[in-house]
Amino acid sequence: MPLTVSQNLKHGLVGAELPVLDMTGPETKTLDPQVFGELTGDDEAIKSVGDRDELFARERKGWVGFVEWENYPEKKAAAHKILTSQTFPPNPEFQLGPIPATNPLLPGNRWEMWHHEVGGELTQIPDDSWTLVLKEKHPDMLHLLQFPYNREPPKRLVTDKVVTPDSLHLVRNHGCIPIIDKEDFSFVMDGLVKTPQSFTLGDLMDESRFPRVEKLATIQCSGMRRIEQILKYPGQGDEVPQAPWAEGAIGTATWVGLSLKKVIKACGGLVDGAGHLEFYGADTYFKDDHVMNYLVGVLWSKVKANEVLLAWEMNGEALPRIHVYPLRVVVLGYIGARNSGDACQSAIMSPWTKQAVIQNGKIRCKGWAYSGGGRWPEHIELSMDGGFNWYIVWLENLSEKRKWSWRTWEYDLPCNVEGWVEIVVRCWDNSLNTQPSEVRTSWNWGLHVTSSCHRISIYSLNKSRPVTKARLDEFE
Ligand SMILES: Nc1nc2c(c(=O)[nH]1)N[C@H]1C(S)=C(S)[C@@H](COP(=O)(O)O)O[C@H]1N2
Ligand SMILES: [Mo]
Repeated sequence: MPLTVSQNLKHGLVGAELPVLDMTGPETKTLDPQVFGELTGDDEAIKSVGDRDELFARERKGWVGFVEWENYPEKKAAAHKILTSQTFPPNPEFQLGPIPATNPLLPGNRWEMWHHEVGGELTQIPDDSWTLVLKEKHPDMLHLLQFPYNREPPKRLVTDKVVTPDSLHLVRNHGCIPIIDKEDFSFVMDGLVKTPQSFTLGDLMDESRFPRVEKLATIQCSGMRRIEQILKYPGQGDEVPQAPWAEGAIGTATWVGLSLKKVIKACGGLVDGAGHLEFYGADTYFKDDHVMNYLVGVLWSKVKANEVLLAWEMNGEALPRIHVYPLRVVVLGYIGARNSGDACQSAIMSPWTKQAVIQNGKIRCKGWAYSGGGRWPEHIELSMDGGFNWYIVWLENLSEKRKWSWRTWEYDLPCNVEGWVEIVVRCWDNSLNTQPSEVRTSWNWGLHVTSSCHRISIYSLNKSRPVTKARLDEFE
């Protein structure tokens, strides 16, 4: 796999460029935390498990890269045996060291190795997935993790449009991108439904059976803004390298599909006492030497409220492969991974932190705000003194208010002072939820939902002051 398109990462934040000091011995040693070790393979152990091409063969016609795990405990056991018989290099702990200035930032070698070692249908799919990325995604994307693929748009493009073009929509993969033919696609609805049934895409698109639904909805990954936690409190959090997201782990699209509730009705409804729905993805997820299909769930009450869609169209076109073609679940108002309510959020996308700004008493600021659970940003406030005094962004400077999507905003923030200025944004939603003040307040082990007020430091040069004007003129 070609590794890095080296590029100056316009992430706006750069990690410390210092090595780790190891003081456990008599002498202090410096460690390069990015060193990635080698796999110590044990071919004999793999052979003893059996023929991987047979064990993990293509499950279904037209489904490239898909291995079904959940109905086959013996396959899971075989994969587990392989994974535990090989010695994989430890994770490079990027949280303790510099975040590399490459694009992709992190290669995800271990995930790739796991796929290769399990083999069979999983051998080729990491390479195929990267080929799809290059085909379907905007060339300026910040690739945070090459495999599984994770990326966000560069800051200048995040709020460029209220509806995010597909090629700029965030991607958060936990595994490969399976390549599935539309004609060969179907899924089974079983478990606690009264009459288990299988559905093809044609069935779902048949408007005489199911009414079609169109929704504008924002998807936000719960890893959003994790980089602020990583840079401020390195090493405090899950050491498994996770995508070091900035403020672009969010995207808004028009989704077309149908309400999942209608499909359940077509199966005669749920049996008494059923409370949750589980969705099985076609991608393989690795956790602690075990394999599984990517699996998530939502409450029946959420489905019952018609807030869970099965979608096949994104912004007027078939879903891109990278966004779970040919059919995906869209859970309105929940975090991308769908397991909790969203949090009231906002971020400044222009200027960037550490940027010098020449201005005439006002700093032109741009950004977005979002709240989950069907709530919307009611007002957005900006501060130029670290969060002491606040200005309310004019209503006419906010994009339209909608139930399931973000609002973008622009504001000329009054600022007379010069030198380093801390600009802060915070959002209030229609239930009067707001954001905690400091990054640390929203710390948690997985570094999820960093919903604190977004803070940037800029260097202000106020040209309306004669002295500064004279100085700047001199430069010219
Ligand atoms: N099959 C599958 N579905 C998935 C995921 C995944 O890895 N595999 N990631 C989830 C997470 S954590 C997020 S944030 C969203 C991101 O959707 P997108 O990548 O299409 O923007 O997809 C969710 N659904
Ligand atoms: Mo996510």
